[in-house]
Amino acid sequence: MAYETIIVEIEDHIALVKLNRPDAMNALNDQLLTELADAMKSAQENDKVRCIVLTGSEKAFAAGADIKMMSEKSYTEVLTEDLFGAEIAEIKSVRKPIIAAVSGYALGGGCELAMMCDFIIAGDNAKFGQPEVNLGVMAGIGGTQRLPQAIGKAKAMDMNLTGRFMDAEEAERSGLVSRVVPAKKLMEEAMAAAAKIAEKSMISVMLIKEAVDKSFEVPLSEGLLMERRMFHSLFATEDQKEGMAAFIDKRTPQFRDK
Ligand code: CO8
Repeated sequence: MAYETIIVEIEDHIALVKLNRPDAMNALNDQLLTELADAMKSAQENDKVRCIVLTGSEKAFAAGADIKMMSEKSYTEVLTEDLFGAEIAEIKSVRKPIIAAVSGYALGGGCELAMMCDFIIAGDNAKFGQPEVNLGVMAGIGGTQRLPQAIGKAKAMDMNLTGRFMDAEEAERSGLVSRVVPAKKLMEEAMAAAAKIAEKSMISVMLIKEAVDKSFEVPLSEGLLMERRMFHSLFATEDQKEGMAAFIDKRTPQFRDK
C-alpha cells in the first residue's frame, strides 16, 4: 500500500512510523488509520523489524479524531461501519513493542493512540488531553478505560470531564508517560530506547509485552501463574542459554530469536 498520510522508514531493525497530516494537526481520519493499521501489520510481519516508534510532528502527535470527517456522520453510519474498530484492533494486535514519541498535542484519539502503544516518551512540550466532552461526545478509543489505568480515577475523571490538558511534567508525575526529555532530543531518545529493545531476544520481548498487557485483564493470581509459566517456557529457548552463558562469560549476548 502506498501511504499518503503517514511516512514509514525502516532502519537498524526499527520501524519509524510518522503521522503526516500537517494541515490537520495529524487528526485521525479513515485514510490515516487504514494506512497506520497497514504499516503496523507490515512491521509485525517484517522479520527485520524488532521495535516500532510511532510519532507525529513537533507541533502535534495527533490532535484527535478528525472532527470535520466525524461531523458529517450519522449514528447509523458510525455504528454500522464500527468507526475505527477494525483499524484499532489491527494496531492492538501487534506483538512487537511500540514506543510513542509524543511532541506537542496528543488529544482525544491522539492521546488514546499514544496510550495504545507500549509506553510513551514525551517531549517537554507535550500536551495530553481528552477534550471530546467539549464536542458533545466522549472518548471512544480508551480515554475512559486506559487513562484511569494509567493515571488513576481522579485525574482521569478530571481530564475527561473538564477536557483540560495535562503538560508533560504532570503526565510523567501521573504515570502517563515513562520519561520526559527536551523536545529537541525526543526522537534521539525514542530511537535509542527502541535500539536497546531491538538488541534483546524478540521471544522475551514479545512475552513481556503480552504479560504486562494481560495484567490489566486477569485476576492477580491468574496473572502471576501465567507469568511464571511464561518464565518457565523461556528455558526452552536457545536465547535463554545464550543470555545466561554470556552473563557468566562477561560478554555481550548474541540473541538469535530461537
Ligand atoms: N480534527 C480535524 N481538524 C483538526 C483537528 C481535529 N481533531 N485538530 C486540529 N485540526 C485542524 C484545525 O481545524 C485547523 O485547520 P484549518 O487551518 O483548516 O482551520 C488546523 O488543524 C490547525 O488547528 P488550529 O488552527 O486549531 O491550531 P491551534 O494551534 O490554534 O490549536 C489545538 C491546536 C488546540 C490542537 C486545536 O486545533 C484543537 O483544539 N483541536 C481539536 C482537539 C480535539 O477536540 N480533539 C478531540 C477530537 S474527537 C476525538 O478524538 C474522538 C476520538 C474517539 C473516536 C472513537 C471512534 C470509535
